[in-house]
Amino acid sequence: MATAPYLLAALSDISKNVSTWVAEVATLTTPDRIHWCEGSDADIAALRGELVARGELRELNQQTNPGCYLYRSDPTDVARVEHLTFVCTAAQDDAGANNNWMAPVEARARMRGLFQGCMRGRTLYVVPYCMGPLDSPYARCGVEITDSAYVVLNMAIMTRMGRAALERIAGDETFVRGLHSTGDLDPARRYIMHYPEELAIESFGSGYGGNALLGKKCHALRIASWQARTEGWLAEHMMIVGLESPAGETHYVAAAFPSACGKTNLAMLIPPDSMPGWKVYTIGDDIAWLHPGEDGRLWAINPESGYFGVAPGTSRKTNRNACEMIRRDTLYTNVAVTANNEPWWQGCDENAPATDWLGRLYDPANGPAAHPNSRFTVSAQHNPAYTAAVEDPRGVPISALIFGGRRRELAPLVYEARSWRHGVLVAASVASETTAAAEGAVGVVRRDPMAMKPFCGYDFGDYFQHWLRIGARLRRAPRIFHVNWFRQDAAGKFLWPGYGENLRVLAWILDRCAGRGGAHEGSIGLLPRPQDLQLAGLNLSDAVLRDLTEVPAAALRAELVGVRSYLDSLGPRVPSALYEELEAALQRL
Ligand code: GTP
Ligand code: SPV
Ligand code: MN
Repeated sequence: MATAPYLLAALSDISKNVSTWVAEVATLTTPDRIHWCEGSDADIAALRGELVARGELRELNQQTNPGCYLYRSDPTDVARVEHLTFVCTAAQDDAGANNNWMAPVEARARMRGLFQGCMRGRTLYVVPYCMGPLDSPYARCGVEITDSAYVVLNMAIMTRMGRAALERIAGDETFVRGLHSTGDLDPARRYIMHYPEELAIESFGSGYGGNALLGKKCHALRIASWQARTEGWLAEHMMIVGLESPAGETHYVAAAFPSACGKTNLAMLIPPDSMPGWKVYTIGDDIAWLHPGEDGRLWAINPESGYFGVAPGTSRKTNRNACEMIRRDTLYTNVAVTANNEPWWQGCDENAPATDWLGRLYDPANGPAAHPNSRFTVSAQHNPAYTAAVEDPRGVPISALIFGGRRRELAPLVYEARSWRHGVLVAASVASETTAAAEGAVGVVRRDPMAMKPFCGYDFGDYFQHWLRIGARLRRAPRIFHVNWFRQDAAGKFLWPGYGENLRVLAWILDRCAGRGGAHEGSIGLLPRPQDLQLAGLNLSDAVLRDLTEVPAAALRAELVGVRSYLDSLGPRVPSALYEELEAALQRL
């Protein structure tokens, strides 16, 4: 039913709880204006226009890239800040050794001091949003209050934002309260606080990505993982993809890789020419909410509605669909620009940069032209592999769960866990080289269980226990796999071509799920033999294939011993079942 705009209720009248909270925050932060975000195209276009007029957003070449804009963040604010991210639970043990902790009273007091008067001269934006399809029982809502118009533009793409979300909130008056201010962008006055027991988030001093788009990592992972534990589901750092085989069978798989380790690219992969007949449907590229269904299977929704994707490495060769997708209506952050005012990044193999991400004339002596964590924000509906299944309120059934990391050495191309319990150990053992997605050193191997090290809102021991419990409830549990696209030779060259060719590994995984794929028992798990993988058209030498699929026993033993001391470091709540699996794995060697 179409409603004339003058008949619509004022946004501030729709939910009493939201209005009351906005008034409280306005008293604390003293903005000059309050803007309730309707979420309409006109509302967003007006906001974008203001940013362009103020010089905060740059219009890119509208002939070649219609609807595309560039935002340059503060040079000291370019990635998530894990050391400034806290989980503030009443009991410290509930946050676990895996999180920074602060007592809620102390955190609230500290943040109050920072937020006091911080919006003077600014506009306070009220951003109601829904994570997940508006009509899904699994969707959850929040309201982000922010003083950053750039954050609003991102939230409008990444979430179902605006009036409809606010109306859903008014239904039961519950929502996650996210308060955000860029403050003065001083890294010394920057905190990302989570209060899972109060369904609240406070973020100050950053305007970038996961620090500031509170629906994403703060809500959909840290707060949601806490809720999921009490309600019997899982909130995971996973992409979701549908694969239709040449025989016409469609299966969905979900994969957890740490930040900047290949989720977006796997979610929208393009089948190689030598595998005709395969079709790929993207459900999500970063976050999955997984629910045990009445049929005993695990069902997944993507709580987001857009992608905040890594720009570097995206090219027609690696990901043609992504190039198509980000040609129009895309908000770029910290990429470089060509002489023709088109966006540019490392590995895009087109043109050359004229100005770098800081807006300086490009000079290779200053480092890479685009920031390594430069990103694009774009609606999921622009993905050529978009499917209406994304909007299914029940989600999609998951046949396989895949874990992986970025590892030069050791981890083979693919193996299958022996059981759900072994799979939970495999997932808990994930290690990966750090990337530019978070501040700090890049390329250092660290443990990142389930790719959730920076995102689990509670104690990892409790989290592993929760995973075991979920598995016990599933009559038709997905099989669990581990992959690694990033093995390198001595010269630093990737051994596996990756990207679209990863379908060869997914095809084996689906064969295993259908009970027809062959495998041999290795000490690490079940591995494909050369004849089990579709390798036609690849030109992979036997030696490389062996390097990709063999794990020396001594290295595996050292790895398992490392896993044991890692589990020890997580404290007393790690389930004994995982230690038993670990001892069994050592025995097998
Ligand atoms: P977040 O958004 O940070 O959670 O990252 P993500 O997991 O979605 O990673 P993404 O797909 O954006 O990939 C990150 C980087 O890895 C990009 O530079 C990609 O080009 C590169 N990459 C992705 N898949 C592959 C692969 O199969 N092989 C190789 N060598 N590189 C890959
Ligand atoms: C990640 O770091 O895993 C991301 C980007 O997906 S951010 O939104 O900054 O968390
Ligand atoms: Mn991510």
